[in-house]
Amino acid sequence: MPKEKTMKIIELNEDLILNNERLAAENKQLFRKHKIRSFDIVGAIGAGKTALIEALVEILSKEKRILVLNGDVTTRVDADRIEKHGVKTIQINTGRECALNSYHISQVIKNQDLGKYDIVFIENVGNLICPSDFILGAEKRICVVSITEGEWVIEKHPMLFKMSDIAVINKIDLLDVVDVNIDKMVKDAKIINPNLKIIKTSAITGEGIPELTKRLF
Ligand SMILES: Nc1nc2c(ncn2[C@@H]2O[C@H](COP(=O)(O)OP(=O)(O)OP(=O)(O)O)[C@@H](O)[C@H]2O)c(=O)[nH]1
Ligand SMILES: [Mg+2]
Repeated sequence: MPKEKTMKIIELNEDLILNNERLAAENKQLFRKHKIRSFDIVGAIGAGKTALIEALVEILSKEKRILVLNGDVTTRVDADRIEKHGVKTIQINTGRECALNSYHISQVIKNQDLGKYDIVFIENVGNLICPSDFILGAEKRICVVSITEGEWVIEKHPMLFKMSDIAVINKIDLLDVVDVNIDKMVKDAKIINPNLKIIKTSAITGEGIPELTKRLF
């Protein structure tokens, strides 16, 4: 019996993607108009997105005015963690959605006095697949993985790394206790996207955080 053809369902999503891109372009324009540096931080659940933002705002908030938008399915745990560092946060709960989209961002930023901020960090919902379909209009995308996700995590998720500007490999303080080949992770990232800036960090010890801070500007 001949094999059934794979169904092509991509076309169904085309309107959705185009509308998202249109709104993302509007968001980008609004950030630019207010001279805001904006960053979309994506990555797997628990890779350390919030911990890295905490480390970054600790350094950057001395000189810059920062707004953090936290995407999460139901809680405001991450926003509460970041607020402890004295910066303004807005929690966005996506409900059943596995990623933020540009509509979420436009609804939030249209009601903000953006003149009050120099930097906007957007923490996406923890997921290495869904965010690749939905750009948000941020100036740069930072993709975070950690060594505890295994050395294949980058190779298995090429889309997100293709669409990112910076790749962070986090939790390097655990290199002695995790059986992982970090050189393979770096090599995979370079093959997928030769323009990617790759930074190894530990949000716990602070290693690599100054380099990440520099790469934002
Ligand atoms: N050892 C170690 N632990 C880390 C590091 N970064 C984060 N963690 C820990 O990993 C866990 C998850 O970190 P989060 O910052 O919440 O990760 P996240 O990516 O924001 O997670 P979600 O928002 O739930 O997707 C926490 O217990 C952190 O303390 C790191 O560099 N080293
Ligand atoms: Mg988080």
